[in-house]
Amino acid sequence: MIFAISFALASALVTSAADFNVTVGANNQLVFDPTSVTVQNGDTVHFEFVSKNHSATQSTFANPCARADGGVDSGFLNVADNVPSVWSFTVNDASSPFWFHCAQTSPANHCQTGMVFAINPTADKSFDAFHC
Ligand SMILES: *[C@@H]1O[C@H](CO)[C@@H](O)[C@H](O)[C@H]1NC(C)=O
Ligand SMILES: *[C@@H]1O[C@H](CO)[C@@H](O)[C@H](O)[C@H]1NC(C)=O
Ligand SMILES: [Cu+2]
Repeated sequence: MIFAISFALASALVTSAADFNVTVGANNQLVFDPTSVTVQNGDTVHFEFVSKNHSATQSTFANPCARADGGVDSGFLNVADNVPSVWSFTVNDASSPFWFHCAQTSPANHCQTGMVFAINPTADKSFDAFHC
């Protein structure tokens, strides 16, 4: 009986996981689209790289354009001949925000032009307040 209930609960948790798509570099612009998503534990964000040579690199609210110590990072994904690449990040702890930037600095600094992205921004730490 307990086993059956546990199994039902586990199934419910598994089937509730959602997927979110975020394009990186849509229309040759230096943008993540959408600029933020709100997710639950176990949900996955799929970053679809569609132009140029960008990254999705974890940063911090305090320092948006610097890589976070121990943070996750897609690395640079250069899109040649319009073949999209996807990098996925599964959120295991949705209780606090995750901040991302594009780490490309050549020939321009993408983050400093506003190429940033947030997972689970809050009222205090909003996406609008997250910039260089
Ligand atoms: C995300 O992209 C995949 C692959 O293109 C697609 O199959 C899926 O339907 C998309 N999901 C959403 C929620 O748009
Ligand atoms: C992508 O950008 C990075 C960082 O500027 C650079 O090191 C790398 O060589 C670039 N990749 C390609 C294929 O141009
Ligand atoms: Cu970029």
